[in-house]
Amino acid sequence: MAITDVLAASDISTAINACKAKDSFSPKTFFATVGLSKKSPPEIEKVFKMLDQDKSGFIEQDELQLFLQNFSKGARALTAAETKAFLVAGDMDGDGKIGWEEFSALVNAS
Ligand SMILES: [Ca+2]
Repeated sequence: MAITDVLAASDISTAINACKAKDSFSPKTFFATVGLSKKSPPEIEKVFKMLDQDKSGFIEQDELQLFLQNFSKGARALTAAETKAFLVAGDMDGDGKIGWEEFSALVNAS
């Protein structure tokens, strides 16, 4: 399973290039640009499972920080501010991590 099985490589490059500058990352812009917002729930779930690297069922803060590298190996880590903003945008129940339903809601709102 590769991220390019779900998303177009050209859309991934566009999305990664659009947030090259530190603190320019916005999850909603990224999900829209990368084409994830238009995907079906099973496809979105495949991506969620790739982002959940330790298979805990949640995307934790350390996984959020390295979020972009799931799309492109050479991509930068998110800054502390971006990671925190991403978490706040997705974490509706306030448990400090993003579950599947929260991820799906965030992607669909993008
Ligand atoms: Ca996890």
